[in-house]
Amino acid sequence: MTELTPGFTGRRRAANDRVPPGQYLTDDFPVLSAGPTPSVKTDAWTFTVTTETGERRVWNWGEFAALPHETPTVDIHCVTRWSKLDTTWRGVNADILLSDLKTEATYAVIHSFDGYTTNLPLQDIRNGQAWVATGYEGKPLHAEHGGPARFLVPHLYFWKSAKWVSGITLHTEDRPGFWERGGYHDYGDPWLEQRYQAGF
Ligand SMILES: Nc1nc2c(c(=O)[nH]1)N[C@H]1C(S)=C(S)[C@@H](COP(=O)(O)O)O[C@H]1N2
Ligand SMILES: [Mo]
Repeated sequence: MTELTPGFTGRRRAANDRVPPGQYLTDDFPVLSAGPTPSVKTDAWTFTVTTETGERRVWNWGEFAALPHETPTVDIHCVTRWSKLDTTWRGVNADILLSDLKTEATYAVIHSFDGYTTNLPLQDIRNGQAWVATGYEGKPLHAEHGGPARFLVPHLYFWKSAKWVSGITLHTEDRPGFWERGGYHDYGDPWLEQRYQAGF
C-alpha cells in the first residue's frame, strides 16, 4: 500500500508489519474505561489549554467546530493487546490548539471530564501526531468511545488517548497521570512494548 496518512511521511507498511510485538488484530472496537461513561453535553463543553505560567486558551463547542479539521486514518494499539488498523477520525490537530502560546514546557498532561489524566512529552503532541477528535468513521464520536471529544495520539498505547477530553496543561516537569501512577509505563511506545513501569 502506498496510501499516505496525515502526520506521517513514510510509505505505509504491509498489515503484518503494522502490528506491534505482543499485539493481535481486531475488527471490533472494544470499550475500555476506568469508570462509567460520563454525560458530557456540547452546550457546556469547553476545551482549555493552560501553560506553565497560567496563560490560557479556551474554546467552546462552536468555536472548536470552526477550527480547521483533519480526517486522519491511523492504527491504534491498546495495552490489553488488541490493535486496530486504519481507523478514521475527524478532529483538530493539537498543533492548532498549541499555536501562538509562549511556553518553556517540555511535558503535557491531558485532562478529561471524568477526572482521568495522562501525561506525555510535549513534543509527542506536536508536529502532526495528535488530535482532539470529535468524529469516528464519518459519524459523531460515540459517548462510550469518548464523545463528544477525545484525545488521539496513535503512536503511543491507547491509554494516552484520553476520552471525554477537557484540556491540556503544559509543565516544565513530568507529572504522571492516572494509569501511569498505577504502574503503566510513563511513555508507552507500543513498538518497544513499554507496557508497565519496572517493578509492577
Ligand atoms: N477519560 C478516560 N479516557 C480513557 C480511559 C478512561 O478510563 N477514561 N481509558 C483509556 C484506556 S486504558 C484505553 S485502552 C482507551 C480505550 O478507548 P476505547 O474505549 O475507545 O477503546 O481509552 C483510554 N482513555
Ligand atoms: Mo487500556
